[in-house]
Amino acid sequence: MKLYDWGAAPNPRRVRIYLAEKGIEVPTEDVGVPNSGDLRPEFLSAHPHRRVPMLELDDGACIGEAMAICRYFEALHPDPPLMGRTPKEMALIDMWERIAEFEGLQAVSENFRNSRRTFTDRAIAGYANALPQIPAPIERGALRTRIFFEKIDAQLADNQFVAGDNYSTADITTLCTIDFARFCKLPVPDECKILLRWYEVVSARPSARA
Ligand SMILES: N[C@@H](CCC(=O)N[C@@H](CS)C(=O)NCC(=O)O)C(=O)O
Repeated sequence: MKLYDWGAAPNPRRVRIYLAEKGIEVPTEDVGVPNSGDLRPEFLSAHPHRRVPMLELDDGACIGEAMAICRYFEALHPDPPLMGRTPKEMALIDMWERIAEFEGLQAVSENFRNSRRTFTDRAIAGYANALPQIPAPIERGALRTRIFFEKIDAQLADNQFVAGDNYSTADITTLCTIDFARFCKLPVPDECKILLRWYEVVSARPSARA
């Protein structure tokens, strides 16, 4: 088994944090080209999904998408549960994790990928075709990021963690979103006090260093 990773990128970190929380060790290879926004050509030609994280099993099967990889390990190692135990917990965690990816991480990405020269003609990850940058999503991504932060701040007013009483993959994706947004100079606004307190708590977990 091998996990294809990219130390500089937010999506592989979702899996690294998950594995650290579980105490699972997986042989890992960083396939990023140092000091660039590129994945190594050998990885891209062997993996048409063209994105990391990517888990390759011993039989050659390749599992892409961070949450699909976590789901695989969750089935093998259910304790401690990070994707819920009861049907209701599982559904709520899936819901909030998807909100974090689609309304948070992707909002920051649209700001990031459309504004950096490194990603000229690569405005969306995972395509071999040229996809040109456009200016409008830079501002829209910043606005959507802020709206996401306000949504999670409100959710945390009634919940210890993003999807309820327990730390879960929804917290992991939200944490990765905030750190990626900080890198893009889109910090959590001071008014989102509950979210900022939660951020301090989850950042203090040893897994956050992954
Ligand atoms: N939805 C995917 C997103 C994966 C993704 O976008 N990965 C980025 C790194 S954060 C990537 O591989 N980018 C390759 C590229 O930019 O060419 C997941 O959950 O794994």
